[in-house]
Amino acid sequence: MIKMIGFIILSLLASSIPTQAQLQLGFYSKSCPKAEKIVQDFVNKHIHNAPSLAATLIRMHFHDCFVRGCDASILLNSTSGGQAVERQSVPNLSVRGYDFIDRVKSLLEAECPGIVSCADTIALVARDAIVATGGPFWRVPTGRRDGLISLQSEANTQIPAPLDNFTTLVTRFDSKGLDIKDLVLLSGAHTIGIAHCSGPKPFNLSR
Ligand code: HEM
Ligand SMILES: *[C@@H]1O[C@H](CO)[C@@H](O)[C@H](O)[C@H]1NC(C)=O
Ligand SMILES: *[C@@H]1O[C@H](CO)[C@@H](O)[C@H](O)[C@H]1NC(C)=O
Ligand SMILES: CC(=O)N[C@H]1CO[C@H](CO)[C@@H](O)[C@@H]1O
Repeated sequence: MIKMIGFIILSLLASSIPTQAQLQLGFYSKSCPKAEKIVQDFVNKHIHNAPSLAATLIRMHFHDCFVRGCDASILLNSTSGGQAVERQSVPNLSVRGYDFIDRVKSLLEAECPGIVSCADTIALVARDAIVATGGPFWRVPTGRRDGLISLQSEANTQIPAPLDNFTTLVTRFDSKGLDIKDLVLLSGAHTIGIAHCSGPKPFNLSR
């Protein structure tokens, strides 16, 4: 049952958040036939060194998708022209796993330079990491294009905040074309991962 719910959750994340590109299964089957295998092999080989990364990687995928679609803008660094990147936003400070994505992307670049997007890399890594740690499988259509804009202000105001009430969560999801069912199912991703002591408590421990 939990696996089934997980499957629905992750299929939603994989398919419902709109992007500009026309996505399809096996988008790289001609342009970079080994791409998905390269991702899967790397994840299978390395995730067991740090299984907690699976949680952070699916969360990175979510945070990336929630701001300007799944466009890998979460990976962008500051430039001299602009300091305000998603990566430096408050919700992003606890997102880990950038090195992991960078290493997979390096392998993909070595195989087929300039073909596989960073956005697809994040989406595939997130799925494969969940599968490798015993979670459900979901199909990941590919063909996402990478964005060039990453604004701290957008990440801070759009990504759901820890203390948001239900009304605000529904509003934030609605603004991305996600309904209450999506909100409930996607929240199921919290069945893995960690929360820090600084985060909100499920109930008031002082009582
Ligand atoms: C519904 C609104 C959401 C809120 C308010 C929220 C908030 C949070 C907070 C406060 C944490 C703990 C961060 C920390 O203490 O470091 C967290 C962790 C996490 N979130 Fe969410 N989240 C939401 C939705 C989602 C969604 C849709 C996903 C993925 C599909 C997701 C995946 C995760 C995961 C896997 C972790 C654990 C991260 C880790 O272990 O490194 N969250 N979330
Ligand atoms: C961002 O900076 C880190 C650390 O310098 C680097 O490893 C990474 O490749 C950079 N990412 C991008 C998208 O430029
Ligand atoms: C939820 O939070 C919003 C924004 O902080 C606030 O305006 C609203 O009154 C809250 N709603 C409820 C039901 O607490
Ligand atoms: C955990 C993590 O990678 N956080 C990053 C958020 O953005 C700042 C600024 O780019 C980085 O220094 C952090 O490492």
